[in-house]
Amino acid sequence: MRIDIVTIFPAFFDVLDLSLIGKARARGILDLRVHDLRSHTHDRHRTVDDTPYGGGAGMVMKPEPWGEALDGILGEDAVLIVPSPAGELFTQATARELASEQHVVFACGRYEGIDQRVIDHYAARGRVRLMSLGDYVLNGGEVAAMAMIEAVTRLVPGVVGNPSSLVEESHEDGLLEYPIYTKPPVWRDRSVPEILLGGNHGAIAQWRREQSIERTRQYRPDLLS
Ligand code: 6GU
Repeated sequence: MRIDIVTIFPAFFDVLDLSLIGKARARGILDLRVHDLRSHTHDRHRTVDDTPYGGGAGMVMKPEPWGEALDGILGEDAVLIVPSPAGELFTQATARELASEQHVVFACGRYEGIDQRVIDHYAARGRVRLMSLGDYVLNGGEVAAMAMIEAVTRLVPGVVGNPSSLVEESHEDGLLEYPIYTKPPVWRDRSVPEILLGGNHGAIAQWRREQSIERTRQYRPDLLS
């Protein structure tokens, strides 16, 4: 999978050299490229923002640097993701959809966002999705893009060593994950639930299912319909 990221803060993405994503890059499973939007400015101050038409607080990202940057990156098969609190909700289902793409491009806006004509221009020529992580506001798209990249790339075959660790986790079956335990069997007077020590795999599976449902009822009743 190829992933391109356009940002005015390329250093945000230095951490993609670490951990499983870093290993997948080194092994050639992920071709991940970070681009500095300011290298597509042509004025002395490398300006990427300007005041909003119609007034209002904050600044808007100018369309020209985005056009030049994205023209050089987007191909026929690419999907353009624009992180935005005004977008559709990014879920595990979205992560699964994007994990089967050949080429995903993230356009990370700062300030109040990117001039709408950039989104409209590329939506008329290809696939564009405005994606939000949830109902809160971040200072820019970088941290959101990072979260989406981790959620997507861990589903790409070969990125996570043991694929079975991908199936029994929160949100894959519409429920939150059950509680988990490891050794020692007693810690600070707290015992591991007896059923997990018995080796009755049918009973364990049933207990875990019940725990998942109870947790979901407690923390995320909106997921139970
Ligand atoms: Cl994708 N971007 C920003 N700036 N804020 C957010 C978000 C995205 N998702 C939730 N809050």
